[in-house]
Amino acid sequence: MCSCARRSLLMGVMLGLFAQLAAAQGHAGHATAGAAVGRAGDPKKVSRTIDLDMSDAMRFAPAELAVKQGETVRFRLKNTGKVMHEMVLGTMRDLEAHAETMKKDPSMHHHGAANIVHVAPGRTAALVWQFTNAGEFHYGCLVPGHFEAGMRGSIKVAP
Ligand SMILES: [Cu+2]
Repeated sequence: MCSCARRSLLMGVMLGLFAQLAAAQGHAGHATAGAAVGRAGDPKKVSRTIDLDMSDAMRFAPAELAVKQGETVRFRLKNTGKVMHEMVLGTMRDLEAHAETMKKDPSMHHHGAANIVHVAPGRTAALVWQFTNAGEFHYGCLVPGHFEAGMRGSIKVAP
């Protein structure tokens, strides 16, 4: 094999690798929606519990939170209403995109995702989360219509 043939073979292999890498990244981006806001927290490392109320007035109370980068928080969510609510953590872009998907297909509930917790009427549920990045993030209820009605809040993560 002459060296130019070897070089083009090598190029082919590298291009193939790049394509695989790009595909893997695209995939990871989808599988880890909400990754910018952090990751599922270790319950043993919780430094504080934040109580939140979810109501049929389509509000979270409180609707503004402040945490520190690296902090692991337990959200204790109480649904005081008569319909299902949920809390989804993410960037505003994540939440808006997710709300759009839910509008098109209300059955599109992402069960099992670490950044989502559903709370049945009258029930309390918890979500343990570690905020790994500084910035402004959001939470919202993406039951169709709730986010648009104002069921959302903001979390400032201080570096
Ligand atoms: Cu709701």
